[in-house]
Amino acid sequence: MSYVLHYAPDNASLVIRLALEHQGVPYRTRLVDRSKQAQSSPAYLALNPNGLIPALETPDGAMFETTAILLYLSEQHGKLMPKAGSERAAALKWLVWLGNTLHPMLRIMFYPHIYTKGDIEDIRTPARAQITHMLGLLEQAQDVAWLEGPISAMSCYLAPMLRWCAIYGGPAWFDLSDHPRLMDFALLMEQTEPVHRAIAAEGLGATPFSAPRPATPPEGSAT
Ligand SMILES: N[C@@H](CCC(=O)N[C@@H](CS)C(=O)NCC(=O)O)C(=O)O
Repeated sequence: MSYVLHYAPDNASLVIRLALEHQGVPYRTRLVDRSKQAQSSPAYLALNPNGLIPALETPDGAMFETTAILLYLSEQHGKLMPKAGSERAAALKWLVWLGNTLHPMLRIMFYPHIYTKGDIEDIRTPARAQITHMLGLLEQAQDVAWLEGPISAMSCYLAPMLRWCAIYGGPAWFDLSDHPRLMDFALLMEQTEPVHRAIAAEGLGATPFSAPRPATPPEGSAT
């Protein structure tokens, strides 16, 4: 059985698509039609009871949670994580930080109505400050060789998040030029084949990370 990635264009499933493309692993995709709230359908909830995208069908059962899927794929096919030593320790630390710390803060920015019935700016203003602070930590970190290195689980995760910051979360609140090291990372990622294939599959445009525009996908919708 090959993998089946349940995806919506420009959703967190893009992280998994990039990882699968980088590994050269065969997979099929199945659209989760967000315009019809298909992520809340009984069929999808059977795969991911959280009603969140992505889900990945694997020979070992259906998986959810982006970080868990990345680690699983790394264990199965390599190429996404250093194997041992201080490099692996640093990679694990930053991978879980991306999934556990940065991504949830982005969700607060993108889905503020979940968190307040009042003025969404009361939620977005502190979230924006937190995200800026977190990206500053990455800019300054000494143990993030993956920012300059070959594609990794971390780079598959970070690049889409930089894109989403520029597109979602209210009127132009994010400028990647304020983070020069991350801009260099985005430009580097855009030169890779896995990214070119994801661009074609999800209509992400020529500069999906350094100067993103809303997706124009061949099927489905991002929101
Ligand atoms: N913790 C989840 C978060 C996934 C997530 O936030 N998915 C978003 C799309 S990027 C989603 O499904 N949104 C639809 C919704 O909230 O109804 C993971 O790591 O997979």
